[in-house]
Amino acid sequence: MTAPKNAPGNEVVKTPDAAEAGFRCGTVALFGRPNVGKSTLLNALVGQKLSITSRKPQTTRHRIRGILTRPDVQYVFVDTPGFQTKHRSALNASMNRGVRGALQEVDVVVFVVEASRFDKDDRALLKIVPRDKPLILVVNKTDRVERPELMAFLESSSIEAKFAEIVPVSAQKKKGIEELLRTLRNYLPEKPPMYAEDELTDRDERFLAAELLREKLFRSLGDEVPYGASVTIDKFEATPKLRRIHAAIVVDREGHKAIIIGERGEQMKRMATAARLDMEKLFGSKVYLEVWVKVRSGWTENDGQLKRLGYE
Ligand SMILES: Nc1nc2c(ncn2[C@@H]2O[C@H](COP(=O)(O)OP(=O)(O)OP(=O)(O)O)[C@@H](O)[C@H]2O)c(=O)[nH]1
Ligand SMILES: [Mg+2]
Repeated sequence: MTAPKNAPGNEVVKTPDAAEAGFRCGTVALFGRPNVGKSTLLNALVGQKLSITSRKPQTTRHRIRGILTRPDVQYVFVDTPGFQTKHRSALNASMNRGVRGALQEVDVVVFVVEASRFDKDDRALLKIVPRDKPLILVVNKTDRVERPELMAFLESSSIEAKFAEIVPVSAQKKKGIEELLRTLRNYLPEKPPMYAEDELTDRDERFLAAELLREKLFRSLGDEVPYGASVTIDKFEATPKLRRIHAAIVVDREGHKAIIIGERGEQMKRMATAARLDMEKLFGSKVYLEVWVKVRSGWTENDGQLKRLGYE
């Protein structure tokens, strides 16, 4: 998807001259435990809400690229699902395969941890990072700790692995983002841009629409229903001023359908409205959104169903 021409924050950058000496371009994976803030970080880095976020672990299920182009550099960030070492399901196995694939294909790996937490779960993940890639530690959520505590944490983290750099940030408060961008540029290969300068992501509007609706399930519902739910787009019609979207929320249990719809349809209405507003902002157009709920029992454990719902 490209940046909507009228959206704020999408100032036109100088066209990078591919032949210009010193232009850098490369891919950077954002990798780490569920819930450390990888998707929030992706959005802060590219300055657009592309990847969905929530307080619940395992919000991200699909790899998504976010692209940031500047006059002398193009960063291609790859957000990955939080790597799952505990709960086994066909869905989790599919997500983990996706993460491993992403780590193989990128130029640089950014390993994200939360300030003041670097434990055995984080250490277990470091083992799957390919050794031949620059590994950068990003310590996120620095807004939650006092400075002396942060300093001690940065010091103790440095011995956990051979990190090329350690950069503290607060993705939520957008602190340290420019420093991180500057640092990352040094590790990108010298080569011309891979994407056109107005390209924001490798995903299309259909995918982004489904994700924005799925985000509302994660943000509005309890600890069970969102994990058994997925979103498909049955119809997507676009004109420059209007997107007409028919979406279906697929749940794996009959009982979840009633929870999603809520009393007199209130819950569903709230979630659909919030999703529609986000879509309008991202696409820079009006959105007409209709949502249905479908039950497909056991889809999270069924490889065929997973494939049909867009999981790799
Ligand atoms: N205080 C604080 N909270 C943050 C920061 N960055 C992210 N969060 C919060 O942490 C939670 C998880 O953020 P996500 O970006 O969804 O985390 P994630 O690593 O992508 O999670 P998964 O996709 O589930 O692996 C959300 O509630 C965010 O608002 C930060 O810098 N400071
Ligand atoms: Mg995420």
